Amino acid sequence: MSNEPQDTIASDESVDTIETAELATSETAAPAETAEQATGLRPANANRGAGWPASFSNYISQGWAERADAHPPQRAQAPYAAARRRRLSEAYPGKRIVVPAGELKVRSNDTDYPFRADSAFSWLTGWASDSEPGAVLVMEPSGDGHVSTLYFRPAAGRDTDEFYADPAIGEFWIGARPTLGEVSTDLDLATGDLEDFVSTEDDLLSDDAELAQTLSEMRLVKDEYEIEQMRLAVEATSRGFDDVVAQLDRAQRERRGERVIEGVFHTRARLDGYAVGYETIAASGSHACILHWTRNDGAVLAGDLVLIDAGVELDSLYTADITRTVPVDGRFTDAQREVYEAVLEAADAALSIVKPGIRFLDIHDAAMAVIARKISEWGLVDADAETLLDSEDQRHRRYMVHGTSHHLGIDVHDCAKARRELYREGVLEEGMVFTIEPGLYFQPDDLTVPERYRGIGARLEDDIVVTATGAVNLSAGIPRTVADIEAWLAR
Ligand SMILES: [Mn+2]
Repeated sequence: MSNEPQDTIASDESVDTIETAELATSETAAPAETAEQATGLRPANANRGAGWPASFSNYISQGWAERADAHPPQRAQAPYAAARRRRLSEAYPGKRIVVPAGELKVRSNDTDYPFRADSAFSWLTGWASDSEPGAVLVMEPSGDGHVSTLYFRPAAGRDTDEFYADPAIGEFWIGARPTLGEVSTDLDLATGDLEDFVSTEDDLLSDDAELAQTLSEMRLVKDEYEIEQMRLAVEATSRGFDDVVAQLDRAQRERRGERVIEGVFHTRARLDGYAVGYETIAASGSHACILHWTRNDGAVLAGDLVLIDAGVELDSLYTADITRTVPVDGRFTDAQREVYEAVLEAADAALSIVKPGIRFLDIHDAAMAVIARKISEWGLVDADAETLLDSEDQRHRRYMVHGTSHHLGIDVHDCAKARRELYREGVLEEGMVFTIEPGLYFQPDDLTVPERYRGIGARLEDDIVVTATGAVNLSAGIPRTVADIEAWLAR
């Protein structure tokens, strides 16, 4: 925010500020408002904002061209969102359902995090990265179903001082908001001014545990629009991985080369989507053994593997979640190749069984059968794979403590509030989308690990959609085999 202009005409000298304040009380029609008072969305700050004299207020409120209401074409997601609302309506007859988009969150003092609408709100409205903070979807019971209205703070006119005087929401500060008519056409949904939204004691709010669970479960099977978004999110992420590979030389030259990877991927995410779907993991060398390494302040050194776990979140908010582990200098060492190919074998074993009707947990079991066999063969644990895989043993999990799969969609860990029997212990259906992401992590100080493997961490993560007869690996185009990865890095 270093380029932010001063929000007062008289803040540079304290004498002027006093004079302005005097002018404000004696000569303006209404008492002067500070910027903070205009909406109450910001903490008071005596050093910012000041009254404006009447001559200024009168002058700035006039001389603006008429604005025509924009009528954008209805967005592609609108009919899908309508179908989702119908399903929710059927599940809660007679209930007034209220789903807020959420508010801006303070990062520090008077600066906020970038806004990101609540996932259920976006799923039910089709309003995604362009959602207005504070918006609320209301599904009012009516007849056999519900009537839906989307409330938000619409574009302000030039008849108030908001447009120039309010740093939090004013048009001169953050840009114009859409009109009620514009959003209504765009989303094919009735709209209303947030000022007219009234909550009642009987409202069923989307943070209600039971409703949140229902919404999570309704999102387990993706519709046609969502599957297309997932395909596009993976494509954008694939471009991001290509960008990263092209910048590995620079990563090796910088002291904190992992940040080069993070930054390059972030650039692609902002170019092709809205953001990253989660904090990028750029983990070089033994950092790869730290599952959620997002500090990313390490060097990227020739001879090491670097693990990159990253996903582009599109403007629709659907995100990919992909991991590749590549040798920094383009060639796997023998030890790195052995570890990596074990992980690849586990991933392929898991992927090969995916089809409607199998249990979600079967995917994990298929991957673990390979991991346990490798751990046994390499002699890390003195037991055969069958012994290790017994639910009372599981010693091989020392080297992969995370799960193999999670649902993926508008959230990176999608549908997290679904019941265990429908998710973890559930059965696959056509249209489900999830990751397959086995890994092996040999901590540098793990004395059970042969020295040649110590400090090697590898994970391979793909995004999978279940089809009528099997599965499609959406991220199959991003190199996975040792040969393909080495060719990719040699480009
Ligand atoms: Mn994942």
